[in-house]
Amino acid sequence: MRKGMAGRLLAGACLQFTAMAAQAQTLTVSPAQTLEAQGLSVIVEQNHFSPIFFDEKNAGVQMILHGERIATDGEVRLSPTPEQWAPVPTFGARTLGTAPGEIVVTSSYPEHNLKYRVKVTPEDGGFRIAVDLDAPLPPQLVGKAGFNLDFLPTAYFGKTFLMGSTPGLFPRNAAGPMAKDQSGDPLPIASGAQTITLSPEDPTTRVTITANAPLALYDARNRAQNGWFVVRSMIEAGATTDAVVWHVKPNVIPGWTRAPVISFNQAGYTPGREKVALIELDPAFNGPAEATLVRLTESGTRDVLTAPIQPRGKWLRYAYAAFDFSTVREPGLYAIRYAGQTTNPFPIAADAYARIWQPSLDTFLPVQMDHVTVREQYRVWQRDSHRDDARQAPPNVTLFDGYRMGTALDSPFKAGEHIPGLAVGGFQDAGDYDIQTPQNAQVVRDLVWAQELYGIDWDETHVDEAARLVEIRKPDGTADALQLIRHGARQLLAQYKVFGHAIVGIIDPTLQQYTHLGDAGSQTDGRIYDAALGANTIAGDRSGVPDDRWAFTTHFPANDLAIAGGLAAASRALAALDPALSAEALAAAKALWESQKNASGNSSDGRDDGGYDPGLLDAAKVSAVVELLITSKGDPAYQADLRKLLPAIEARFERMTGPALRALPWMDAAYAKRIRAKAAGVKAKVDAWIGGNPFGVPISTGGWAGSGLVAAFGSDMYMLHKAFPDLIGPEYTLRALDYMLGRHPANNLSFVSGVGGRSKLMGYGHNRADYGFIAGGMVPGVRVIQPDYPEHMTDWPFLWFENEYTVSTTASYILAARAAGAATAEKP
Ligand SMILES: [Ca+2]
Ligand SMILES: [Ca+2]
Ligand SMILES: [Ca+2]
Repeated sequence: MRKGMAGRLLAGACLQFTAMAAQAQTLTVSPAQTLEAQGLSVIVEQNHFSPIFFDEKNAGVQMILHGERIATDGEVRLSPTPEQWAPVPTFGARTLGTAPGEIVVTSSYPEHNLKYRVKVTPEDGGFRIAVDLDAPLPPQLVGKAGFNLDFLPTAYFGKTFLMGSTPGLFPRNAAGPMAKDQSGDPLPIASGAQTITLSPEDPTTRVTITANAPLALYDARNRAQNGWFVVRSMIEAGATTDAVVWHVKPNVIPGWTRAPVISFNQAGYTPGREKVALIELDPAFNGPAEATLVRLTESGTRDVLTAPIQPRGKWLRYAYAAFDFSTVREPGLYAIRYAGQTTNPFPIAADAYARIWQPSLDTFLPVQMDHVTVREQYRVWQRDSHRDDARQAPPNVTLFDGYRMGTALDSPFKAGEHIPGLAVGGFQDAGDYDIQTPQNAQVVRDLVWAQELYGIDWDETHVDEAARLVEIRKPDGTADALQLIRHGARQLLAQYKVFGHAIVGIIDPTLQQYTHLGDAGSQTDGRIYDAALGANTIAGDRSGVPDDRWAFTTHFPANDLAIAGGLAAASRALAALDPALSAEALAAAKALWESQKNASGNSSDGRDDGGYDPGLLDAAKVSAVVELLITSKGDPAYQADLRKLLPAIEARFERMTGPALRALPWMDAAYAKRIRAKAAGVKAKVDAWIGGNPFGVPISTGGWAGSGLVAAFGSDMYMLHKAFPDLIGPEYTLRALDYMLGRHPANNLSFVSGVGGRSKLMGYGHNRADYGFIAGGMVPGVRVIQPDYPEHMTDWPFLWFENEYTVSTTASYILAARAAGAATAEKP
């Protein structure tokens, strides 16, 4: 089969070479001010560099060629291989120019008094990019400023390029060369000609650039693993109008249309549930009107259902159709055939969802545990990490990842001083190894809820807190969920014991440490910094290396409330396993609640810019007091506190749905009546929120893809269904599961690594330098690249907004997956 397919691809390629010479493409301006032709979109700064994350590889001039965003960051840059935190231009405005189809962007580097326009104009076979400076380059930027365009490495691995007529191979891994001078900068891998052709052999990714000055090709991975291939030309001293002129000719295959994406739940379906696959279609694709469900048997495949596909409208750039095979209930293995392609198989089985949450619980979350060694048979995921936690972060500092501190430390420790007691428990938030306090609290609470509401009785992991050792695939007789809850609670409680309040979090002090890829245990030396020791000196558990993480200690009410809820929940979950910790956690939760129940004003957690949204602070209060209410089995004091918050719940019910519902058994009929009245309005609100997208779940269009939002939606909607089955059905929860496990835009991979037949096997986790994954982690999923391109790159792990696992969204997934399991039990 492999051989035949290669033959077909090659034959197609030859045809396309011939056709390409004969036909030029004409780009036209869209209403959103992109340039469009069938098979090519040129995005002209509809996406901006981020004020928080800076260079996200989603800005400037970009190209989507044959369905893939192969080029980004077309802009004036101040170095050949800028890193994420390097200077980025400030977007000014985008207008239509005077030439036909011309789009003009004004941009600047205000700190250098550099102002310019980038003009993008359609021309024969492609488009022209020109940069006009308002004034010649300031002297300090001569030899530094140039025009860069970044190309996606994975689109060019194994392919070639021509710099003028000089051939080259795109390197598979970073291979230099680096400057031997002090800069140590990456040198070009090819340079000197005024024309470059990328992948002349591949009609789907071939791009030719001709410039008015010599071009250079860089491999930015020489500087950072997440770098792209960069084509660059320099801006000459004194140049203004047409300081840079490029003619960009992307090969566009005439008549190309994108192959349909048949998306479905990669874990399969339980027999009694709704089963609807969605087919994502290029509007120019002339597809058949029917799809077929095939069954796989020991003697091959046979068709079991052929049915018309039902149009579901257009959403962003694609059209959608549904293929409903709910009538097929017989357990077995099936696949969907449409327009000549057949999907990978999936089961219809009563136990289809019995284990979909297991790797999240017994692999991903253990791998993220901080302050322990994590071993999985022969593999050591990390050595006991961050034993040197933590030093007091200084005042008036702005770090990365949103961490900042003003004048108030709210801490008894002096800047730089070691804070004893914090090197215990907790979860490394995401691909970046920090402890984010509110997210840690959420993991604890969601695991408690999953255990209480649906059961997650599972023991595959050995956890020895005293030995600071975790071993995956080594059952120890204690439920893994309880061990994870305890581990999270230990960090939350540690913060409370040290400071009397929650802190913002604990993170690396320097960018060099923050960009660490690999074993968390080698991110610091594990020895407490001692300024009296020399830089290379070790004395017992101390060293002269100031690499210990910093604690950001500012006191925010929202964080106190978050850990109060987490600790109150943990205290009831751990009552039998660890009575002492359970009692301590409850006492802390009570004290924190009493101190913050009347808090007003700042609702920020210290990393976001939440600021002064009283609704968010109320949501944090409801979340906290409900855990105390449940743990105390309906203490009248907490009933009264919650009753006072009822108007806030009614004002923002969608933000507090879960806690408001969990309180029901402990509140009176009047409370229940008011909650029911809010629940009655949810369906209409939710349907409006979903806004007619074909997936039946809310889809985030913001800067971070939204699988976490879908998980929370899935569990909220099931809790509503359980409380008010006459108002809300179970279908929302099942559609949320379908979305997370494959039925979403862009492709049909399950977003939970290792779960389902085909899943996301490249994540932005601790092992992303190896293009690896961590089983059970859920990636954010599909981001909408403005104006209309839903993207989830399958083979490039370094876009955090599509690929970064986080502990809180993965815990949310566990809760939602269990809710979906419960929903299917209604119609097995
Ligand atoms: Ca983080
Ligand atoms: Ca266990
Ligand atoms: Ca250290």
